[in-house]
Amino acid sequence: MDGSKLEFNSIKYVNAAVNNYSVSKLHFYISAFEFENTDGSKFTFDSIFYVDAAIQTPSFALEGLPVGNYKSLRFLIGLDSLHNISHALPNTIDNENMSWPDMMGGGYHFMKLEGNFMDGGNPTGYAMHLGKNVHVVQVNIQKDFKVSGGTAALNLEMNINEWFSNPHNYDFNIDGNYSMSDSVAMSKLALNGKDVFNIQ
Ligand SMILES: [Cu+2]
Repeated sequence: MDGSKLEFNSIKYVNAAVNNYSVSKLHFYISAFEFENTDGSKFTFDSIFYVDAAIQTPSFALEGLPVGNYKSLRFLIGLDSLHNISHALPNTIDNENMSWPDMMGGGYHFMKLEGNFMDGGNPTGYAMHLGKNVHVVQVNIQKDFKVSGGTAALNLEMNINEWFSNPHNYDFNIDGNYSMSDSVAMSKLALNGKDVFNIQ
């Protein structure tokens, strides 16, 4: 959160719209990694990774990236349309918990970000749920890095507060504290999500 390690369940964070809020849950998928070499060649991976932010420093392996110099990394927060279909993912508890109701189009939640915010002095729940193909978040990070054999590690860092700004200052009081059935709210979150990740 703005460069500090996330502390759960504490209404100590302030977004661009000056909502005071906490985080109780952050679950999401990242998938469809594509690395671009400085010579222009691209390497893609079809792995899908589930992240629960309560599990400290999740790490994932992508095998087979050739040695060389790279200039950018692209991936999705969420799932591509081929995988965003009910029961397309393995039947794990995590995946089942991420299900998007069939009556709302099916597939999976791309993200669940939940907690409380201060609404006129009262702690009130919020749930930023993102789903549906049109709201998948395409991350594109321009960064020079080198893979020199053996293993190379990239540290991806999500700044949670960026979900609430750039380009839209998301205000729980105005834009809504439950996004799931609100396509306008989800569109704003999806656009804000493009720059939540950095490589450290
Ligand atoms: Cu939901």
